[in-house]
Amino acid sequence: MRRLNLYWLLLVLLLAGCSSDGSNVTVQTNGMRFVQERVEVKAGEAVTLHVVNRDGYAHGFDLDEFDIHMPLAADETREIVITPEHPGVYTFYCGAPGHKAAGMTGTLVVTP
Ligand SMILES: [Cu+2]
Repeated sequence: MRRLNLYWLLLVLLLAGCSSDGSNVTVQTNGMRFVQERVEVKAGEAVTLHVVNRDGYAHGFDLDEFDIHMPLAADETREIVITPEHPGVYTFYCGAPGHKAAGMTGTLVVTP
């Protein structure tokens, strides 16, 4: 019975992950870079950014134009909801000292 519940949970998680409404975006770290270097979202639609630090040391997720400066402890996942108003190309980066200079940046593309 417990095993059945686990399968249900996995199924629900799987379906949630497959939702194509574009309202969830995951950005993961991998050393001195973001795995998703380019993220596309739609203007005027709320989107939840799931920022996953997979490394054993601190990172950050910084997006100046949206006033986001979110430190991430080792192995920490944090979420933030944004509703981009203006189409454009924005740069996000890791605010930990030296990481941006080392190339830990990415691009957020807001489509009309
Ligand atoms: Cu970093």
